Amino acid sequence: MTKLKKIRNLFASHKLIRVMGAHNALSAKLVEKAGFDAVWASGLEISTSYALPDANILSMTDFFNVASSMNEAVNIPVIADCDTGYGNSNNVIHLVKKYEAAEIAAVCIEDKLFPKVNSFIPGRQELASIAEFVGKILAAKNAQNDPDFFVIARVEALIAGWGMEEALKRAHAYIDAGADAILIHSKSQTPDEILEFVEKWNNRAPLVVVPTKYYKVTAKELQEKQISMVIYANHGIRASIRAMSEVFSSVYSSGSTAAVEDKIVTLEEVFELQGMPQMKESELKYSLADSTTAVAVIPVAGDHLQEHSMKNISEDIPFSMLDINGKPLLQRQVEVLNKCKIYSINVVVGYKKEEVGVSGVKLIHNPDYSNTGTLYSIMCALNDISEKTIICYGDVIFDHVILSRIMESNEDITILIDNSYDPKHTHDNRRKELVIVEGTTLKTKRSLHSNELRRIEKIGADLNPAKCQSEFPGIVLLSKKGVEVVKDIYRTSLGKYSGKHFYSVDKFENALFSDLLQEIINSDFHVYGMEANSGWLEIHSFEDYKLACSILK
Ligand code: SPV
Ligand code: MG
Repeated sequence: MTKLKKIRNLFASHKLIRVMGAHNALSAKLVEKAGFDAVWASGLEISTSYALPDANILSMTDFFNVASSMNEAVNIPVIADCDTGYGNSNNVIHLVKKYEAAEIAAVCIEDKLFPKVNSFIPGRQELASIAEFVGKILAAKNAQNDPDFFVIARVEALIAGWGMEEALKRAHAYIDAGADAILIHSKSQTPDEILEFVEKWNNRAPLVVVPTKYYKVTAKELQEKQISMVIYANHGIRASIRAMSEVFSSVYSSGSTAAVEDKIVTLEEVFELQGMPQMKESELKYSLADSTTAVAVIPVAGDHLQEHSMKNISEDIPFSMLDINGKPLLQRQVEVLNKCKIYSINVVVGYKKEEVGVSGVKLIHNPDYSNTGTLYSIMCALNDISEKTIICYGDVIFDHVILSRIMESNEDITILIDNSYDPKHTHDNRRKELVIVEGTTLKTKRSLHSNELRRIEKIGADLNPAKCQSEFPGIVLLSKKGVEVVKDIYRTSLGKYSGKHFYSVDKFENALFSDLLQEIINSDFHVYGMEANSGWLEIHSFEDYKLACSILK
C-alpha cells in the first residue's frame, strides 16, 4: 500500500491519528519506533535544527530535502508542514508536484502571508485574504496526480485574533475549495476555543489539532470529540536540546565523559538506527555469489581464569575484548575474516557476554560455558549452519594470508598445522593440541608454505610430544559436506560418550575440537593439514599477550 493510501485509510478509520513532529531522518525513525501513525515534518523543528527562525528563512528546497530524507527513513506516512506554500499559487503547484513525486503523503498549507512567522511569536501574524488562500487550495488539488494525496488547510484566524466566526468562515471556504482536512490552530492555554470550533464545525470534514499550548488535553478527550488527528509538533527538538545541553555541560565541567555514559545510548543503538545490521545482511547476501565465501564460527565463551598470568585481566573482561594496541582481539579477528570476504561471523559467548561489544558479528550464547569445552561451544553455532565454515579459536590471532590459503582447500575437513612446533623448544607447560602427519617423521618435515595437503593420522592434546611434528592452532575449514560430517559424528559421539572419557578429556562435554577430529579420523574420514609456520599467534599467557602487543599495530 502506498503511504498516500495509508494516510487516506487512517482518516477513514475514524480513530484519532497520532502524529509526532521530527526534524530529520533519525528523529522521524524514532517517531515510527515509538508507535506513532505518522511523522510531522515540522517547519519549527527543521528551522531550529539549522539554528534559524521559523520564519521562511529556509527555502522550500531546504524543507523538501529534509522531509524527503525523513520519508525515506520510515514506513509510516510523512505529513509536510509547508508553511504558506512558499509564495503564491504557482509556488504551491510546484511544491505539490515535488512532494507527491517524493511520495510524501500529505502537505499542510496555512493561510498566513509569506513570509510567515511561527504562530507562537507575538506580534506579526498576518492573514492572507480568503480569496488568495482558496486560490492556493484550488491550485494544490488540481496539481496532484494521485487522488489519495492529502492537502490539509490550516486556519490561523484564532492565532491572529480574528475570532471564531472568521475561523469557521475560512474553514468552510477551504473545504469548499477541495481541502481534505482543516488544521485549526490555537495558542490558548486551554482547549476551550478549539472545542467550541469543533462543536460549531459539526463534523463537516476531518479536523487536525496541535495542542502545544493546551497540552493537558489527552488523546482520549480528543478522540471523544471526534477530532481526526493530533500533532505533537515540537517535542522531539525540545527533548533533544535539553538532553544535549545537559550532557555537553556535564562533560565540560567534569572533564570526562564517564558521568554521562549511562545517560546516553550505546553505540550499538546508534548502529541499529543507522540500519547497520541490514547493511551487513545485504553485504553477506551479495557476497555469497562469490564462491570463496564461508561463514565463520569463533568459540570464545570460556573465562581463561585458569592461566594465572592472565587471571587479573581475564577476570574483568570477556577474553574476546582483550585490548591489543587499542583494538579488541575479536575485532582483529573480524577484520581479517572480512578481508577474506567472510561477513557472517558467529561468535559463541559465555563469560561476561554482555560486554562483548564488536559490531558485524552474531552473538550465540553458550549458557553452560563454565562446564563445557571448545567443542561444545563450536557446536552451539555449527548446529544451525549448513554452509562452508571456517572455525577459529577465540584466543588465536591470524593473518589473512593464512586464512586465504586454507580457504583454497577443496577437501571436506582441512586444519591448519604449524610444523615449526618443536617439542625440545617448548617451554610452557600448557597442553597443546598436537598432530602426527601420516608417513612423516620428525626428520622429513616438508618445506614451508607448501599448499600440498597432508593427511592427519593423529591429533589431540594427549599425544606424546616427542612423536608429533606439528601443532594445531585451532583454525579449521569445513566444506558443506565437512559440516555435515562434523555434526553427524558429534551427534553419535554425544550418544556414546556423554559424561564419559573422550580422548584427551575426562568428560565428553569438556572436549576440544581436536578430540572430535580424532574420532572423525577413526571413523575413516580423512582430515587434512595445511602447513604453515607463521602468520598466527595464540594468546594464552601474559607473555603471549605482550608479544601480540609488540607485533600487531
Ligand atoms: C510547526 O511545527 O512548525 C508548526 C506548528 O507549524 S506550530 O509551531 O505550532 O506553529
Ligand atoms: Mg510550521
